[in-house]
Amino acid sequence: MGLVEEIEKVACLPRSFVRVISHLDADGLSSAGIVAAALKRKGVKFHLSIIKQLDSDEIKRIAGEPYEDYILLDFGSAKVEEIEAIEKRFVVLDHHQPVRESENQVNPHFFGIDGSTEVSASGLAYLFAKAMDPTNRELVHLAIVGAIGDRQENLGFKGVNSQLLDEAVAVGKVEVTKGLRVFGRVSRPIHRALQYSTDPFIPGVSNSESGAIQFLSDVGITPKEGGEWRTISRLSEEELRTLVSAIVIRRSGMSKPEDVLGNVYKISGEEGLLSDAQEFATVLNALGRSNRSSVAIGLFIGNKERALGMMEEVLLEYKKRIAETIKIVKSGEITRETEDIFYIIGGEEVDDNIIGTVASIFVASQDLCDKEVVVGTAKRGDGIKVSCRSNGVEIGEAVSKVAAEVGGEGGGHVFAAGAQIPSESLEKFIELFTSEVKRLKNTGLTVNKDGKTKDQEVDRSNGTEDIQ
Ligand SMILES: [Mn+2]
Repeated sequence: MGLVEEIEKVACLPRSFVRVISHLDADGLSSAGIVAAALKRKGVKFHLSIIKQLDSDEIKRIAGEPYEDYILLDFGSAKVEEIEAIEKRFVVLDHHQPVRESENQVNPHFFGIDGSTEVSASGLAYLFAKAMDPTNRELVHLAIVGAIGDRQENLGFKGVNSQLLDEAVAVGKVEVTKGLRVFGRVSRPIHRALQYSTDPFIPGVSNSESGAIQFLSDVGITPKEGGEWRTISRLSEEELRTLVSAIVIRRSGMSKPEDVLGNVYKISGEEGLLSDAQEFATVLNALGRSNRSSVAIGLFIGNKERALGMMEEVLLEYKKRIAETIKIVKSGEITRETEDIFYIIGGEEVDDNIIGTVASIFVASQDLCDKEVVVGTAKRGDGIKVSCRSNGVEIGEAVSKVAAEVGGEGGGHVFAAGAQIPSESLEKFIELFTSEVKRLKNTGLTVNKDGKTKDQEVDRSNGTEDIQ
């Protein structure tokens, strides 16, 4: 049986009332939106919850719920042992590394498909919805949004994702064009989008606000129109061409100066932020991190007008929270610096949901911090959440290694990685990570300023940068 047949099998199970539980990030929210829309269309009643993680406590809670029929999205595979111990029916659609097979657990890894790059939970949820009713093909764009949210787009899609994209284009839900591959084409003022672009790196512009403003003025692009900041999405075709060639010229001398274009996934029938798949994913992340998942679900199956209004409010509040946190960090009261690393010791003062975003901002802004590596920490549950961002040193493996050494767990990408560690391990983590980064710098394992390693294409980690 192939992946699609397996999904068809679980999609056809008889159900009358379903408990759907999904993950809080963009992929989890898109998955939830797809499945909820499909159940609604079919007239199946359901109760949906979005949670941060499926841990043992959560599973205990589930065991005590008065429901019999569950669909778990974007998690479950790591916990099949505990789930199986409960006498209920669980359908699991997950793309994370599974521990072993289990009834009604669909995971691409069992079919030789790489769940970290070739399909997301949203892709699985879409195939599930389509198997329930072919009319659900109109939800296909959400499979693309979820995959981008999980950073599965890297100059295009692979495997199942690329088939889903073909389908999305064929039914007219997504249009693919070439554009400047920087983050924030719809949401950020042009100079900010350029300032925060570290891949592609633009000498004199990346990490420099004044450099970015000067660059635009040199190129002859007015940053404001009618008193409002313009965005890249608002540039005329000619202006965009001018901007692209100016960036390529500025990058001459780098290994691939022309490597500034990428795919832009435009979603038809949507306006503003939701018209760009990457920005859509970022909005979902922001809603999740603001504990306003209900607004995201409202976008999919509720009163859309109302949800859009609330979305604007939540995003504004989210930006405010980030700005306030930046202020606290700038005061120097919760920071510590080593030769290479800028540490933010957030404790309870900084929200663990935005510490990663704040670390990203500090690593990308020379005026805020001149270190190559920024580590943000904040209290999460009984432990500490750690978010590490780098501008050149390949820290990904070091984060996992050091986290494991202090009794925690880490993972992520080459320049953006995170960990959860026990509270009492913070000082030990700082000590070990500081020396690990020093060692990496001394062995010269750093990258060219265009964000690529010398011999390896790295994850561009621009899936869902953060709104600010
Ligand atoms: Mn996922």
